[in-house]
Amino acid sequence: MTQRVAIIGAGPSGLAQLRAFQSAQAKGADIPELVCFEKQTDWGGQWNYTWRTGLDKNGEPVPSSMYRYLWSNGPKEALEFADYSFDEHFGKAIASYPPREVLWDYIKGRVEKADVRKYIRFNSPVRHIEYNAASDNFTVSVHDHNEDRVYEEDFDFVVVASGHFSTPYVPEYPGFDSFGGRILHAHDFRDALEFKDKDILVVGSSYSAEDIGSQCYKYGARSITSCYRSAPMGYKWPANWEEKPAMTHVDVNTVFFSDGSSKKIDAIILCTGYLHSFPFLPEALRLKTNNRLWPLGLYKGVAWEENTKLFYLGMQDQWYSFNMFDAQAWYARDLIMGRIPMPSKETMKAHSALWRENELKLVTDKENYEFQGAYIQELIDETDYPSFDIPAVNETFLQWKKHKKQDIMKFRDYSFPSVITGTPSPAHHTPWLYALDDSLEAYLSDEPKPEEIRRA
Ligand code: FAD
Ligand code: NA7
Repeated sequence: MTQRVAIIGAGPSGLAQLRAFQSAQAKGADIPELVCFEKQTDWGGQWNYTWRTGLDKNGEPVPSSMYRYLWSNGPKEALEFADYSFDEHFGKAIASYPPREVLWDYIKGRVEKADVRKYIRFNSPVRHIEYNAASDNFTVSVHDHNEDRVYEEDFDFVVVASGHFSTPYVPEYPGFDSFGGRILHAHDFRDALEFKDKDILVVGSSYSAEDIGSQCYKYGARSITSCYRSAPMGYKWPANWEEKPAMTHVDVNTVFFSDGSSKKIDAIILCTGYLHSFPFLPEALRLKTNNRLWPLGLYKGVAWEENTKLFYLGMQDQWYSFNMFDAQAWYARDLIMGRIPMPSKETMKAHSALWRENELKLVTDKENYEFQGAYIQELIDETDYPSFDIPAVNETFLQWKKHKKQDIMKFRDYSFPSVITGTPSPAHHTPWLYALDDSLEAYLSDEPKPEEIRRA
């Protein structure tokens, strides 16, 4: 009997899983029957932008946290698919920090070429997954919104690729209930123009705080204040951006900080991270972790040690992204197809414990991305995913961090060579700070927009 694999989510991770199986099939292998369930109406996960916040038209929580004018926060050369280069997709070299729509186009190009859309059931949130010990398989319960019908199907394997930047972590501070302005989480931030001429506070000191603050600066906020819990971001900020220690409380229009200072603020944007949330999984199958490089319970970062017919993709904090999901998807595929033997539970747990022990020793950013690079190397060494130059990607990260330290508003103006094709990327025609039109058409155009160049 043909084995059946359910893949939950058609974001970059779920699409990597489909592509991994399709590539084995293209080389002559018999592959399992694949069904990918996606609750949105289109593929691409986070990269499939929606103006909606809160609930979608079916009453489902909106998964994407991306916003207008979002440009890649790291160089594209660090995430390039090893089996589908940017050169191949765009037919020419493009600059290193594409806007969201351009990356979405790239993600779609590979899976269109692989012809895997036929495996995806859209508008289909997975409601529940139950493991059947007697038959050693899973019953997956799905809501088909096209026909407003809930149905069940059985699968031999389940791959959870539902992402972990969709359920906001929303802390509360004293006085929030009497604050007169808007309080929102980064998940619900959509358009920086909303904050033009406003004094805003971004809470947090990671990617979202840095980028949402920068967006608001770029699109004309009057002032940006950022505050941190553990450590400052520490960049050289523009004159109207101040970094403060922790917020203690707020009143109707003022935020107070732990150094005794205060500031009048119009809107508070909580860039406080996300929760790993799997409402469709029963307790015994549910990964519980914070956002970190080595969540426990996953052999090689993918196989659920307590039930190795269940897999998770993309659950780690991400320096590497698309190429890590690929490495994981190829590895999960080979475990599912029996090409790589599943070790004993003791061996798996010992392997995971060692990686966790090493993760706990990481201090610097360099140590962190090198750790993730070493993990990816370990995976791709055992599969036929095309090898790529991980030390060169680490070097790209090193340069990227240096550029950010030099000038946080200019790091996207640098470019890098591809580690897949060797092609150098051109500089973009307009410095990021002045490029207000983030459309695919504007980005791929060889000509800058005259009004943007005038601003520059
Ligand atoms: P997701 O992209 O989240 O996709 C998960 C999919 O699963 C979604 O389509 C969702 O609808 C679906 N799903 C969830 N639950 C169910 C269910 N129950 N049933 C059916 N379908 C379900 N990465 C970078 O490399 N560069 C960047 O510049 C970058 N910027 C980012 C900016 C923001 C604001 C955020 C939030 C993330 C950013 N990331 C970036 C990281 C991003 O998460 C990854 O690039 C990538 O999207 C993760 O892919 P994924 O498939 O694991 O998860
Ligand atoms: P991250 O990277 O998980 O960071 C969350 C940030 O929120 C981090 O700086 C935390 O500080 C901070 N945080 C968490 N709770 C609080 C409270 N209660 N008060 C103040 N600050 C808090 O999430 P991001 O959204 O920045 O990035 C997620 C992805 O989106 C990323 O991959 C990007 O590509 C885009 P800490 O340092 O823990 O003290």
